[in-house]
Amino acid sequence: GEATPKGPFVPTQADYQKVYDAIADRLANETDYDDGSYGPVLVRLAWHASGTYDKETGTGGSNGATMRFAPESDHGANAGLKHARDFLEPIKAQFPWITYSDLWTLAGSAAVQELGGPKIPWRPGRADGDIAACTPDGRLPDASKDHRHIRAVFGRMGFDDREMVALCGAHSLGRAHADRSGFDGPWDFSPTVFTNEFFRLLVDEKWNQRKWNGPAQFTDKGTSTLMMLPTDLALVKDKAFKQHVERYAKDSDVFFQEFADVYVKLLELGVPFKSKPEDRFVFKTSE
Ligand code: CCH
Repeated sequence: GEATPKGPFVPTQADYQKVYDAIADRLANETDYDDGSYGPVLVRLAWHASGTYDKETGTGGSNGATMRFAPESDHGANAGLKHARDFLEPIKAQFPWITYSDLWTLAGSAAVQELGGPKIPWRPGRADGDIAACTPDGRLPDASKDHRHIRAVFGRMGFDDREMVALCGAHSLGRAHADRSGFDGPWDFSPTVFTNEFFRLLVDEKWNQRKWNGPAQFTDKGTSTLMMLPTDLALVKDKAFKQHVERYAKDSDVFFQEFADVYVKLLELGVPFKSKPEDRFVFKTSE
């Protein structure tokens, strides 16, 4: 018979699940990094790609993946995220049809799921931008600041108090690196597993200022091996924030649900989707 003319390739949910699976495979195989997983730095890449959003001007956000370019790649807050971008290059080569902006956010969703966190529904629709769309420096939070700074920065993205606290629970994952941010150490004893430990430790531990030459940060009285940033401790110093810290410390299910909702919202800030929220994909987590 006659050959059907081929239109442009339109990926389906199954195609995106293949991308998810390739990321999950690579996460499982590339364990010679940090605490054994690239997952945390992928979560941070998705967050820093998205967290530049400004609701007033509609600029920034994950649409565009402008962190591929200097100056945005060189912004101080993005130090170290090259590890995450480079980790995803073989995936981009295997699935050249996906945009970087979709790939980075899909990887952020996959990393949370693969590290034992909640399902993070995700949908495609982001287009890569050019260098002219790079956001100005200073849109991401500065860890040396206080509760007012957290409210100003996350308020600019359109989040309320509850959402700000839930998002910061991602610090259950990964660590700070002296050669990236200047801060140093993990927040809890299981930095490659998504838990509510960050909140439990904020409530249950006593945190002392660390005596060292680096920037002001805090260490746990019990073992002196963990750390909190000044902005982390602001979440228990501020009464309105603290009430959510306590809820999440007490109930892991509540934290997982509220984190999932707000992380989905973060990854979609400023994206001109043609699809509807109910069209989001829920990816199968690997075995
Ligand atoms: Fe964060 N974060 N973050 N963070 N973050 C750092 C590391 C991670 C702040 C500062 C820092 C969120 C909110 C905030 C992750 C996810 C999220 C580091 C160390 C600093 C500093 C970087 C380094 O040295 O490598 C501040 C300030 C705020 C808010 O006020 C939010 C929101 C998220 C995600 C939803 C993750 C994950 C890491 C670990 C990265 C790694 O490489 O292990």
